[in-house]
Amino acid sequence: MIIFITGATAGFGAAMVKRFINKGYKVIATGRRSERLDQMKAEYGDHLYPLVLDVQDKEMVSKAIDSLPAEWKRIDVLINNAGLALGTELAQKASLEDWDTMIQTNINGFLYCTHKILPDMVSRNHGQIINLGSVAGEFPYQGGNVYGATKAFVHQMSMNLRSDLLGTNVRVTNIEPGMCHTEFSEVRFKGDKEKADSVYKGIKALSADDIAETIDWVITRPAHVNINVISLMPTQQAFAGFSVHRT
Ligand code: NDP
Ligand code: 8X3
Repeated sequence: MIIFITGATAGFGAAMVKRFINKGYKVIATGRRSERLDQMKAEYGDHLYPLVLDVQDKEMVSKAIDSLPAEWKRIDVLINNAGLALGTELAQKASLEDWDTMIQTNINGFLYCTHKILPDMVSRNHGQIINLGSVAGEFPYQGGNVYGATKAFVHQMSMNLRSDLLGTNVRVTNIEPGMCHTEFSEVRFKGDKEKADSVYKGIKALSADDIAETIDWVITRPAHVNINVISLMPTQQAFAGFSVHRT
């Protein structure tokens, strides 16, 4: 089994690399931080193929995938995991640059990888695509604006892929986690570790291993079973009600 993971250098991606290699699968680990990929290669050896790529760069994605050696080309599972949130400012105060980066990574990066890898899966009539959505794609919260909207896109594109792939054996799943303690908040708050840690203070957040285990379950269902969506949260996280501004 060959698994292609975007965003393998941290968080969910790194936990998946470890889990899947320990199970004997082969993993193509991708990300921008080549030094982390080199460390992984040194740790995991022949079962890992490190591939440096920035999902925002269409040409780089295409060339990197074309460069895979023949024995790594038959990808069984694509995990579109690379993604990020930037900031929690209200829309009227948010940075347009941050919005562009989230759209370019979470939407376009996801599309570039999928568009490149999917045709071969269809021609082999075999494959699976796992996408990382979020509870933020379903439930609104203050400051979630564009991040949540990108994850709503990932949800709907996942379901539309299911429609297009009807009649093939290619499966698609959208995983929609709530709060999970990874580098996610450090990235969101641009390196402010104290602020990032405060997000998880006093709660037992999900772990990256929880997500890796969930995805492992999805990819080991029998071929006739397609898990459409999984939404999971820490027990200590739930939904806010409608808010009302009274005058
Ligand atoms: P981390 O910040 O821990 O890891 C993100 C990964 O994405 C890194 O490996 C990073 O690698 C990679 N990445 C980011 N931008 C790019 C890019 N332009 N090109 C290639 N790789 C990129 O976050 P998580 O593991 O928590 O998040 C993984 C996914 O799960 C994201 O899509 C996120 O939105 C989603 N998610 C996270 C939740 C959470 O609470 N943590 C909850 C719900 C969903 P590098 O910097 O080396 O490129
Ligand atoms: C991230 C989950 O709850 O921090 O996708 O928005 S949350």
